[in-house]
Amino acid sequence: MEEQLLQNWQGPAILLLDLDAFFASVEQLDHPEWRGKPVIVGGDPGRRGVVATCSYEARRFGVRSAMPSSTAAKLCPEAIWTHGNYHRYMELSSQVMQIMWDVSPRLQQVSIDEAFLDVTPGRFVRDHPVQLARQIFDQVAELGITCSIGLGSSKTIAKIASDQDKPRGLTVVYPGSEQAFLAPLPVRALSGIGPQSASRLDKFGIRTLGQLASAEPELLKELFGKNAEEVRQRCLGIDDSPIITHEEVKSVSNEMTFSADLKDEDEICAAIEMMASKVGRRLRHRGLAGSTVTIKLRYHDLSIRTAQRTVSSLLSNERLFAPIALSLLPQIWRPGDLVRLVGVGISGFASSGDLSDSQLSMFEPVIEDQKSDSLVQATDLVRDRFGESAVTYGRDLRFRRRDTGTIAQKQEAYKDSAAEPEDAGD
Ligand code: TTP
Ligand code: MG
Repeated sequence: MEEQLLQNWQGPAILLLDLDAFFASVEQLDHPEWRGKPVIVGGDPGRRGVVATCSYEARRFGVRSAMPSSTAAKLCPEAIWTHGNYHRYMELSSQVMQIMWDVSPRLQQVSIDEAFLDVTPGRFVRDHPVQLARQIFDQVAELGITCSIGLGSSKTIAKIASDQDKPRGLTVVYPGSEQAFLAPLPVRALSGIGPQSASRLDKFGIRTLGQLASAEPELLKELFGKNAEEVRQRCLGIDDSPIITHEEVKSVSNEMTFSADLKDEDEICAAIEMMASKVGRRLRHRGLAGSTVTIKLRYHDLSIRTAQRTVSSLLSNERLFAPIALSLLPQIWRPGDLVRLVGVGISGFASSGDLSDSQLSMFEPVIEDQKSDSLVQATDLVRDRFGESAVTYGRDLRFRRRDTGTIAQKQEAYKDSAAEPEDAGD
């Protein structure tokens, strides 16, 4: 019903996701007793440290990023301090990027907690951009942290929109309403206009983006030099800068930590098949196929072993590469070994990175079992329409009932993998 109420979206759709109080939110996720309290991530007040970030509870006391820790300690004496765990932040960051990438491969990560995503309906994206933004918003919340999202017709609009309703805000600027959205905003809303530029503009009576857009060309030139025209255009919401996907795709993988150790060979094989089917779906979604199959197990004592095999064809179909993954199991598993984490990955792509038409066509000659392919395509279609759990193969189903499927378990899984660098982030 709700979908029918969404206005038609014309033209480009770009979203910007920024995680809320990122490092501090991860600390509150990992330390439930810190939730709802002022938490500061940063250096020691006694050692000229600075604040990296703080929870929104601490922001109420005036604490801010980059502030000397000694100042922060005075503003908020009851704050809980931590030096942070960068490794853990990277792990959550790549899980968020993965969520976004699963929606569209046209992803541009701009910082550890921020990325643009092109969700223009077309080649990679079928659903309404607002629906996709909501989906991403909810999936991030399932990780146990929250984000703010801005959605609009350009990167400038998406970025400004994402800042309007932090934390946990989803701000949509429909195509055609850019100027009305921007005009009343303070000039500082535009990235690149800092406190100094703002106070110079203020002297000329320019406080809003609307005023800036209609300023005399000479004045703009004086203030912004050769960037004057670009600044004006951005104030009007005119910005056709593209998403730059510069991260090379080296592998596509999926792994899961289980709340109870797996000990039967059958269970471990079922887990491998389940991970393989997720990897297969991701590969097809991105138009990728690779020749190296890797499996990874983590054991009860937290040690990790991997095994891999490279074949002569390019694979994107789990019906073909899951058996290869299963055949690797005896290399790293003996009856009696307790398994905590199972991962499957495909690498060795013929081409990678930006998915242009010419690159995609390189995958066409790949010879895969036609019958399995059409089954897999049908399965993808149903999953795309009705969600991940709509289609389960016989073994998956038995498995799912036992060990997966709840958010609580998922969160535990993420926590568990803190000891190991995230490698599911492709
Ligand atoms: P930001 O997105 O700027 O800040 P934030 O996520 O903590 O808060 P907000 O809700 O306003 O988005 O930065 C992301 C992370 O980068 C932040 O959690 C910590 C780190 N960071 C620093 O280490 N030093 C800094 O000066 C800033 C601004 C951020
Ligand atoms: Mg942030």
